[in-house]
Amino acid sequence: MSDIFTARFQTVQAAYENLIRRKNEPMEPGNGIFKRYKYPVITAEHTPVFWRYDLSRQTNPFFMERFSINATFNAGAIKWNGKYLLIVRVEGSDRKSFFAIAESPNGIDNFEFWNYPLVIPELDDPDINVYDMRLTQHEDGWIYGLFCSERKDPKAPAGDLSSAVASAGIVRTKDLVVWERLPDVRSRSQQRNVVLHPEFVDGKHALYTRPQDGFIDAGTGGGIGWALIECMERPVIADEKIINHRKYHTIKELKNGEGPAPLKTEKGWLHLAHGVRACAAGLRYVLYLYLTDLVYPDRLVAEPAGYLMAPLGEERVGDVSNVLFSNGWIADDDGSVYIYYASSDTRTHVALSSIDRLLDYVLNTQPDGGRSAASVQALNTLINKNLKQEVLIAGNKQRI
Ligand code: M1P
Repeated sequence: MSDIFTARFQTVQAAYENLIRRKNEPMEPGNGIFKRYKYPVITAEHTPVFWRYDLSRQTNPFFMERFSINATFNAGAIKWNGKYLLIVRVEGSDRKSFFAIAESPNGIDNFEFWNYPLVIPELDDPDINVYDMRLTQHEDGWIYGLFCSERKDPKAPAGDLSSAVASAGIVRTKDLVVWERLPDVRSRSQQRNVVLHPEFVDGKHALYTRPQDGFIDAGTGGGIGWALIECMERPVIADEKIINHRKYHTIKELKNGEGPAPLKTEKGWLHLAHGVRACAAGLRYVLYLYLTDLVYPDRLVAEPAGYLMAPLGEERVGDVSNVLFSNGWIADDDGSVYIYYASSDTRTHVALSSIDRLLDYVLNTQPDGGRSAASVQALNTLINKNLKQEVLIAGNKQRI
């Protein structure tokens, strides 16, 4: 007869093994733009058993959790030595987030965490919380990770234990193991969603920014900004201009933010971003795409109306419900694009698309017409075209 320790250890370890070996399944037929997958790729239960439990019978006879993980979400992504790597925001039940790398052979399933979380060097004024790392493989030879560093607001009135200040932290590495910390981005406003453009522009490093009035509110911040900085070792945002605007009665009327670093395509830079609107249920976060010019990445080329992805089914529910957020995607050599997105600040999923599909979507979906009547007009144009069309069904040309 097995004792409590052995029985629990075997059950917990078996559940973990089953989870990380589980094959993922595409959800058909999808919308033709991307394919969702049935299972999240990373959940709190994907963290190794040896992170959560003390494996000594002497010091943990009941085999109880000693370090509890609450959520695994908002992951940066990179393809590295043929593997698909996610730099996951792992949040403990103490509400502190940290970064840890999980690796998969195929980008779709079998994600397994590296043994240790990342050790991010602290500055003189230590971060209280760090999260949402965007990775950029820059042409200067470094891999940069830009993340949100949160500290208590020093100006908060006595008794206010919630007000915080967000700034953009920077680390860089050549091997994803040793990380060098650079000074935080200096900016007139708080900054949370800061992303490094992969190439020099006018010989400078270029940042996508998101000026915000407060920790949560974008306030007068007009949307996704663009700033050139002299050097990464002294990152100062002097001038910032808005390149992707918030807009009344759209999916991004309250705020928006750049997702991962944009992908370079022959038609321009492809951007994934999140848009936020307020409704009776609270804030609703969705993902959208836009395209900017290849030579002038700060110039908008195309932006479809509405969202690319919104929370669906179980994705709607979690610690912060009704949220999709993405800060990681991987463009593979064969043109596939793996979009890693988190649902409701709880777990991480993958959706599979391709550069060709995303460009087709971004260039051939009507832009926001700004009014209901314009939407009806766009729909009627499509209906008229389709009703005149003959389609090939089972070898026969037919009218719909
Ligand atoms: O809770 C939803 C998201 O809220 C913040 O994003 P933003 O600054 O754009 O509002 C971040 O805290 C993010 O991590 C979180 O997923």
